[in-house]
Formats: sequence, C-alpha cells, structure tokens
Amino acid sequence: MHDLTLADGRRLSPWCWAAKLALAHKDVAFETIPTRFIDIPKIEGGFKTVPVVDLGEATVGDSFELALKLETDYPDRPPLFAGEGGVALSRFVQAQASFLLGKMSRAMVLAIHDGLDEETQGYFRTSREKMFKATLEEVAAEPEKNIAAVKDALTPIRILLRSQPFLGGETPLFADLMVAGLFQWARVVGAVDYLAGEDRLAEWFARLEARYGETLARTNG
Ligand SMILES: N[C@@H](CCC(=O)N[C@@H](CS)C(=O)NCC(=O)O)C(=O)O
Repeated sequence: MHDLTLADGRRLSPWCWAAKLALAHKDVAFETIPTRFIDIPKIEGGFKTVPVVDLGEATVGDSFELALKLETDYPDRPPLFAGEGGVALSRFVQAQASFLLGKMSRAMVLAIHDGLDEETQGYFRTSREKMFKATLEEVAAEPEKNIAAVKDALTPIRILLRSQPFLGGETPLFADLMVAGLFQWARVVGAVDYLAGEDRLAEWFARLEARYGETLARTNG
C-alpha cells in the first residue's frame, strides 16, 4: 500500500489510516511503501491520491473502494458495512469525515508543512493555499477558534456514542475506521490533541485501540 509520509517516515493521511484499519479489520496482512505527496503522480496507474493498494489481481486507489472490495472478498470475516444499508450510511459518514477533515486540518497545516521535506513543502504550500484561498499562516491563525469549530462539529458523534459503543453499533464498522483515521492523523502529526477533554470520544478511541492497537502503533509503517 502506498502510504503518505512525512520526511521522518511518520504516516499521516487519515484515508490511508482508514485503509490500513480496514485491512486489519479483515485480518489481511499488508506492507506499506512510504509515499510523499510529490511521489503520488509517479505511482503506476495515474492516481492522484493515496491510499493506492496493490491487491495482486487489482489495484485500488480509494479507501472506501478498498473497504468495499475487502467486504466482497472476505464475506466470512467481520463485516465492514453489514449490508447494503450499511454501505449507503457509510457514505454519509464519509461525507462527515471529509467535513471534519477540513476543519481539523486548519490547526494542523503548519505542523504538517514543517514535517515535510523542502521539495514537498513547496507542493504542499501551493496546493493547500489554492484550496483554502489563503496562506497557510492565515489558515492556521486563531487556533482556538479552529479547535472550537472541530469540537462543535464532533457533537453528533458524541451524542451517538451515548447510546452505543461504536458508530457501527455493538462492533466497529468502516464508519468507525474513517473517523478513527482522522484522530490517528491528528495524533501522528501531534500539533493538536483533539481527544483532550473528551470523554465518550476518548473512550471510543480507546476501544478501537484495544482492537487495532498493533496497526495504530505502526506510525512509521
Ligand atoms: N477518497 C480518497 C481520498 C484520498 C485523499 O484525499 N488522500 C490525500 C491524502 S489525505 C491525498 O492523497 N492527497 C494528495 C494531494 O493532495 O496531492 C480515499 O478515501 O482514498
């Protein structure tokens, strides 16, 4: 699996984390290839983002597509979606996770930038400043406000976790893994502890750590 890396080998992408957790969930062993932002266009197949996972008979360039493929290929192992309705609802969680990613990234962009090698820094700055229509320094200004916005956006998940241990119900599903990928990304980058002051969310993440601890510990691949 092509896995996004910082200059020191730390793996940062939330979607790559979701993919690795999905592989672990289905008990599929994997190896990772550290991949910088600027290495992505060099991957065979014309991919624009990672994860890109070579499964032998097929190469998958999207975490959700990977989870769907794993569900089809390993129907007898713990489910990632638990049926058609689960797939559809997971798309909603994917949208929520993308929304959260944008909010979480604001207080993290400078730390991510600083963790990249010089050549990659240039690409990251240009592409992100275009995306945000602001300089990285402007995006990162007012971290307290940005962190408060993340905390607010986490409210629905916090409410859900009052009545069930996982987003998936009694057991984790891919929905959990997408959201967990975000917290793992933040943890690896280290700029902000989004679980600080959280009870239910921190307990939920601890439950995931109990199950996927080995995978989450491989912060450098
Ligand atoms: N929908 C894709 C999204 C993957 C994605 O956006 N990956 C980002 C890293 S978090 C990426 O590769 N970005 C490349 C770039 O910005 O150049 C998935 O879930 O796999």
